[in-house]
Amino acid sequence: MGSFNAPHGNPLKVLEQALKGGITCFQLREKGPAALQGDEKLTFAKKCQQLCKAFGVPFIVNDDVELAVLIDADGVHVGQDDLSATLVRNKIGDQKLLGVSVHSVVEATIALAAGADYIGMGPVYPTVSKSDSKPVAGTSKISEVAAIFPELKIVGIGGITPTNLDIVMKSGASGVSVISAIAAAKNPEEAARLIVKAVQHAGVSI
Ligand code: 3NM
Repeated sequence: MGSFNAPHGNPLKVLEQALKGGITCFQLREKGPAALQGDEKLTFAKKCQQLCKAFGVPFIVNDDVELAVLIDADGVHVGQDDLSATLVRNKIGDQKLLGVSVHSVVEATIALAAGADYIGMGPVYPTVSKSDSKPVAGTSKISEVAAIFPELKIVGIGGITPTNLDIVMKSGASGVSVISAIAAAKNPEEAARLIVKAVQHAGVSI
């Protein structure tokens, strides 16, 4: 999530509630027209990082490699239109997490060669959180990539909720990534708990 993804409250409070609810990873996605810039972004990122540290949850920065290096984040996530995964891996070193958004077997192969620890695949369902998202992809590409790279951690994204994630997990994902299902929930802690439970119920947990 980014600071602008919490319509019902303070985004830091929302993150804290999500952590209490059991999320296993957090990615700061502070981009788009409503994104914080400069010092405000830095301060917000540090606060998110502190919260994640307190709960022992990895803190990953979307796209902004300089910020990630500056504050010693646990990792970086890049999309196909961002800095190349190989360049990011060189900048962050071997010890940090690298996530890459992919939409095909070819992109997954390239991400793996660049040293990706996990890939994100979506949008599985329609999403309101990303204006420039690709057409809805369903789960068929996830199944395809999972069949070819059975060890690769695949995270499904886009419109995922506690009630529609089962099929994502069964198609070969190791986990799911959500924004609105938690950040826009009236009770983010309970929403996170429901998602964690549904993921565990689907048989795999990251
Ligand atoms: N990436 P929500 S979909 C950040 O398809 C992002 O790569 C996507 O938000 C992709 O859980 C998406 O609210 C938005 O649908 C996810």
